[in-house]
Amino acid sequence: MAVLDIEEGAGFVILTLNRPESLNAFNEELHGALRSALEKASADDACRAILLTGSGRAFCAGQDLGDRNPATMDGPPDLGETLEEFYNPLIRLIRSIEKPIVCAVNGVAAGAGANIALACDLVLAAKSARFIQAFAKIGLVPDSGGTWTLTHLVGEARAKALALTGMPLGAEQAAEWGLIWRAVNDDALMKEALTLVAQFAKAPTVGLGLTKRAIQAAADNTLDTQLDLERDLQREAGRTPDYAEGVAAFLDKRKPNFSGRRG
Ligand code: LHQ
Repeated sequence: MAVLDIEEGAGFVILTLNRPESLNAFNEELHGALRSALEKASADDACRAILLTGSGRAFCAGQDLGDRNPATMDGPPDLGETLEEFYNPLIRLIRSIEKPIVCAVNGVAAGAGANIALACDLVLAAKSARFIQAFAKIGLVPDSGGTWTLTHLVGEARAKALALTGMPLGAEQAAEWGLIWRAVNDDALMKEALTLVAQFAKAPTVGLGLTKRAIQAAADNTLDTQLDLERDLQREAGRTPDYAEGVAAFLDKRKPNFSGRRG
């Protein structure tokens, strides 16, 4: 069985973390498979949205701790190297892909698993799912962007409570706090996630990609800088065939037929 299941849909791809016996914890093989699948989806013009989920009862339990066990290593491990080689490039890749990435959190998301989910653009979670900053339980620091993402999404008070206690946060509470977009009934999760990616597969992809870029940049920009950025990105969006199609369809009172292409 492949550690990552890859299923092509009509205009989108579904990537399913597939190591259910260890709650889809990341080993190097899974990192390699996910990175290359994301790079392929990013480069493929026919792929206009990505859905990330997990197989079995968990979304992902973070790093496979069996693979980074100090007791079986020669001296103290350099976990910074692990972040530099595997987790940081993954988070940067997710954030840089200019197509919507939907994460369907089907069960527990712990450690890096939680923060990889939170790096995605739209996070839907099954009501039974929990988000756990498990790092606190093993003497580590939240990684995979967690200290940044939590602070930006829910503020310092809640970020600290989650990160310092490692308390599980239920999906509904996560949605109320603005950590994720929506909590949905367990049996509706995949249907809702698939509806979203199918919608994105027919959307004006370049405009959505530029929107993702602008919203992400907002965290570090002043309003003044952001206004300049919006001007530049709108210039780019306005030159796409999808803008012309969107306006034509509106004026013709018909549904637009977006190509998702740059030119
Ligand atoms: C696992 C794991 C796991 C291996 C469950 N590894 N087997 C970056 C840089 C480098 C190094 C360090 O880490 C990082 C980033 C990180 O992600 S650090 C945080 C790592 N993750 C954790 O600390 C979470 C560990 N897991 C748990 O706390 C629990 O498993 C949760 C709360 C996720 C789920 O609890 P339960 O539902 O009670 O399931 P379980 O504990 O019984 O787990 C089921 C199986 O999965 C079990 O194996 P077994 O053979 O006994 O059935 C676990 O050993 C295995 N598993 N997480 N991370």
